[in-house]
Amino acid sequence: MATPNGPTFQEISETLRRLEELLGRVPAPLARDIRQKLTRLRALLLEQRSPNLVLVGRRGAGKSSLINAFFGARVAEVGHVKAQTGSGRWFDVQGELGTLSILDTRGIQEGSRPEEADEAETPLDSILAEVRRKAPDALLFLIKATEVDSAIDADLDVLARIVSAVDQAHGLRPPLIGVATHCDLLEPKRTDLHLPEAQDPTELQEKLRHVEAVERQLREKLRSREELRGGLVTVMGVSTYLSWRPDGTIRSDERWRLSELAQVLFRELPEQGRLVLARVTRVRALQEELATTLTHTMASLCMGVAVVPIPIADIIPITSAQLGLVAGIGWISGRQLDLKASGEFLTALGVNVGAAFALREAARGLIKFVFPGAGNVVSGAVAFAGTLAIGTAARAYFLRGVSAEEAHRLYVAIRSSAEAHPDQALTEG
Ligand SMILES: Nc1nc2c(ncn2[C@@H]2O[C@H](COP(=O)(O)OP(=O)(O)O)[C@@H](O)[C@H]2O)c(=O)[nH]1
Ligand SMILES: [Mg+2]
Repeated sequence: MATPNGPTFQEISETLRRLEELLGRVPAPLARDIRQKLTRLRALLLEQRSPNLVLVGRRGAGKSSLINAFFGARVAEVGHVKAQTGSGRWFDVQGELGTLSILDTRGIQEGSRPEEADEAETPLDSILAEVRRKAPDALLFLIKATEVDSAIDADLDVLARIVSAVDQAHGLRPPLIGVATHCDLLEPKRTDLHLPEAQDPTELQEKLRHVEAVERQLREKLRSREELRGGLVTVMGVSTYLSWRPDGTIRSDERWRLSELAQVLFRELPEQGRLVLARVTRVRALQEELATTLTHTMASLCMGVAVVPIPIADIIPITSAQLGLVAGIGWISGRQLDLKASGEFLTALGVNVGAAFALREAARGLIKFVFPGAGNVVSGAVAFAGTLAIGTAARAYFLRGVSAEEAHRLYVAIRSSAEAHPDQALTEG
């Protein structure tokens, strides 16, 4: 299976290691560039881990609902009457495609002692201990849109204490995102934000103005604190409303701006946490961005490796890198592709995984013979264009669901245009 620890990823890791070995034979400036690409690929693919997110907000602010809204599944319990798990520990919320590590500050600002609270420490103490133990990748401050104008000083105090605990323990200021939840309940109440085309435009405009006013207010409050100002990324109004049938399926989906929020969060995460967020939330734009990054990085890497002046030896790692690229894009899309399946995809594109490369090698040998010194440049362009075309076709097939024929057409078109104009290829979609 293609779990991050499975054989496919071991294979990718092995390929990257072999590519790195070739670097000894590469001129220094090029080797540095290739090494950077290897580091990036490792971070994205091989060192992927769950993002660590701290959710701060009163009971009922919508912390559990936000988690469910990210997953599009009922993974967290919503609307508990009592404050539970008051001791506030990092916990893994597991979905079908991945896990988020969450520290939910429920119970902090509440008078009643939560059931499981440790006698010796207050809920805030244990939250602070937890963020010292494991650094958050981001803080999300949640408040109901209808309560932004109420006194939230106590909530901001908690937030500020968390920020300084993280700073003291880890020497970093985690990014902070202000989230105004329940925007669907702003006036006019019956105007549906999640179905903008079906609304009276005037009423929709009015509602959006109310959302903006709430965002402005929340931004001012967060910015009024010295300790919070520096880390504040943005403030967003959202609705996380999802209604479930008793069997756990979705009855109605009124989520609004959740993918925008996921995109903001994505930018703030370290590269190691990005793939998991893209898989969990299934936000297409994030999957596309990651697949594109992977493709461009792998294509440049293969070009660099092809320039290494050793015949044949480059072919094996380049083919492996291309198989790894397909498996990686499959993984981003939520699939589990092993290398055999990736090879089948390449075959369907018309890439003959074995013979095609042997033929190309022969052609390259000829070029070297005819134009001494030009051969490596051409082989670099060929490796680059082939890899770029494979990644682009895989993106279209696995993320956009185009047919195998269409993926094949795309592969052929991209490969020839990238071979002709490699300098333009990276800037095109
Ligand atoms: N209409 C609406 N209801 C929401 C929204 N977010 C949460 N809720 C509801 O608010 C209540 C409290 O939400 P919950 O996620 O349990 O809050 P938590 O205590 O912060 O975890 C639940 O009844 C949710 O269904 C939202 O964006 N819109
Ligand atoms: Mg909750």
